[in-house]
Amino acid sequence: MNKQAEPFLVAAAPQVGSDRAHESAHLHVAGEATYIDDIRELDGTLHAALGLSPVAHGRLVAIDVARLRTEPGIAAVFTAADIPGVNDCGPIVKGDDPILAQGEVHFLGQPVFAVIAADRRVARRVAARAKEFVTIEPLPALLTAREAHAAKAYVVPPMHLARGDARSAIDAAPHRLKDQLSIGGQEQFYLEGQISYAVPLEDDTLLVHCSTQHPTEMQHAVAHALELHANQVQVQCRRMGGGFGGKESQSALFACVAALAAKRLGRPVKLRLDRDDDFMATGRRHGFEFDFEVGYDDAGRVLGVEIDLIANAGFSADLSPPVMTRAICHFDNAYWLPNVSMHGYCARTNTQSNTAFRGFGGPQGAIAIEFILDSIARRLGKDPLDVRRANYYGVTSNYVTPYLQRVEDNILEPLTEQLLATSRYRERRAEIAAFNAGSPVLKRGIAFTPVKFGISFNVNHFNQAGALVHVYTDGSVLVNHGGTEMGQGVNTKVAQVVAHELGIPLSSVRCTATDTQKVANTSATAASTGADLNGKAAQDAARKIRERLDAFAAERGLAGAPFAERVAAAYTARVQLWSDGFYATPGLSWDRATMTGKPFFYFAYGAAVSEVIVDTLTGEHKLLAADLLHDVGTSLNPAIDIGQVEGAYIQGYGWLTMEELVWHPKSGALLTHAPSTYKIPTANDAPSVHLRTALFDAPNPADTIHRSKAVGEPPLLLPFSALLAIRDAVSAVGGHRIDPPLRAPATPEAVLDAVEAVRAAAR
Ligand code: MTE
Ligand code: LUZ
Ligand code: MOS
Repeated sequence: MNKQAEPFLVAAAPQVGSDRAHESAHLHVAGEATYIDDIRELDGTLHAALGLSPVAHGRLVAIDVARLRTEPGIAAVFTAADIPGVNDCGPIVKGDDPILAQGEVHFLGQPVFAVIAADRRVARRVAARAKEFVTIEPLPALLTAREAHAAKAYVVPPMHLARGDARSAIDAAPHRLKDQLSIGGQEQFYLEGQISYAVPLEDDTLLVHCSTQHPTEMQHAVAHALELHANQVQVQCRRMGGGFGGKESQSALFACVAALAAKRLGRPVKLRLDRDDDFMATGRRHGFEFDFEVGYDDAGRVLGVEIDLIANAGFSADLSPPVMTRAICHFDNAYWLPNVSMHGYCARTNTQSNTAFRGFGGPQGAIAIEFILDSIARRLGKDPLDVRRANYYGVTSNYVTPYLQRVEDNILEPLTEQLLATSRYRERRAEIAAFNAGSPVLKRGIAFTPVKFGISFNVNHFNQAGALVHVYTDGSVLVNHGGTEMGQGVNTKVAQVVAHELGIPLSSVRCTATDTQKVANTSATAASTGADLNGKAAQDAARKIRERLDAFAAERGLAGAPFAERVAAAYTARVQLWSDGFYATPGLSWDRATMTGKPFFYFAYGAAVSEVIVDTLTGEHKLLAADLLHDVGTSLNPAIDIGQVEGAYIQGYGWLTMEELVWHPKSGALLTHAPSTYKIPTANDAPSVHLRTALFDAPNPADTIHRSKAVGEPPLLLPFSALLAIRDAVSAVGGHRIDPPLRAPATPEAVLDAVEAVRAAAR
């Protein structure tokens, strides 16, 4: 507890709803925050490195373990044959995600064996020579989603969701458009790579320090692999240096390998991936290919739309099924689609298994409709903004989604109005047109795009959380909950909730590491639900303590006494000063077969206006300005929420404009496996004129924690406006009469291709 703070006086300030520094900010800036690799190594710690498959697909004939063992400095070698339990670390579909390759290799980069050494560099050097030690008979490989789709190779059966009669509506429509769209994948590029440190403890138990969004699933994966009970495996994570979805399921392989080695050798074993190996071995955001046909009227209203969504799932299912589900449930974005037919294909390719990444398929689904509306507007000679608004969900009618959930909290119109005014959208569009008229090479472009994002896991039972609150006799408070801290500030928000509930200053509350021995059976910190779920659970725990304390204080006439005094007195009177708490999101339903129900507790909204300038000779562009207006309900912590909104905007902007993944077309090697070739945005890529961010002022109508809304993922959809602003600038080359066929990422090459296509069509 901060001894300077006088709890009784400071408690008057609101603990929720105000700007608070991240609970670890002072440690982050001083380099004192402990990440897994900063934990002081125990005596006898060994280091693991993974030997990766040098081919994309093949029969694994042999691993020369004997020769690996004789390499200088190598203490042990493990292969699939050494795994006593199940050689599988997949989260949903069981049996398709080996920890170490067995029988076959499925992608170039797949872990085949682990070498263990006292010196990490020795282990890595030997592992890097993997191809000298493995014999693989190559098999034909499917390297792109389109190829796999043509071969009907899928990781799960196709998914279908239809409402109305899209075909007839398209056929009868005054206008029709049939086209394709290609949207690339994205590497999470967490600053702290995948890492696990496993420590064998007494009586066949293990402690695994793991950088993970999902300690409980790591516990299960390790237990299954090692044939242990869950109560023999403890998984702990104080914080991650970023997760972004990449550590929701895919931290498991590393936890399992470290745990296997630790168990077999009776020594602590650490597995920290080199950045290149992290790229080569783990998956990322799914790239999507779209084939669509749409029928629309003169106002640009979508009358019917058919779309195939083809995701590159990679070699295994991993989280692809719920990612595709979310993509299909976000194709509508902010729009009422009366007749719609969607077909989702999770294409099985011989590449890394793609996984969760901020937005979880939502961004991929929603960008397709935004691209379509943008095309419709250009074909009709209208401002895309007007076409968008003509299609918005209604408040008194046209409010049912294709999956039959009713949109009850629609704030699209007021939010749009506010942003149009603050961003001066219409005036700027006129200014840009005037600029472009006098500028043959440099073209400016602007776009407005809205966001509607459903909050809750689309797997119902994940929507639960637990917490544990301890009040010590000096009045200081310790909180533990099932959420994991990855920089997003869930601990800060949960601590604020507890401080508020107990009427004490935030400085009295501390959050501890997420630990499977404290709160059991937790869900992944994902789907943006961390603060929603764990905030409510912690509030429940704190409320129980407060009620006991209040009753006790009333009885003893201590109601006005400082917290620490009440607590000390309550302790001596044998009042329980700690409590558990639990929360389950009410009212959700989901029928997987029909893809209908109420998958979301509520929707989060937002909108953005982005402006760019494009050099039509080089294809380069500069992001000039972004005006963001985002809905977080009643913010628990506006400073943190604005950070989330801006971070998501820039991260999504990187995805759509510069982060390009290239696999070698023959070998299937990921060529962009390091920051030298894979470019994420830097400070220099932030809008050069202005980045204006505001939070829309309206409480969540749903009964969430203090009427706040989840913020982690929804703003990742805001930079659609940046991509479409580039498209707008390119279309200026052809006097806005031709629809530029722009793919994402809109790299200079992609922009030049689009410019060329527009020029050719305009001739
Ligand atoms: N913010 C930071 N700084 N680091 C992260 O790894 N992950 C994002 C988002 N914001 C992430 C982040 C993702 S993918 C999700 S699902 C949410 O945070 C998870 O945290 P929450 O549910 O507590 O918002
Ligand atoms: N659904 C979802 C999920 O919407 N988001 C997730 O992160 C997720 N993870 C696992 C399973 N379903
Ligand atoms: Mo976030 S993609 O749900 O981890």
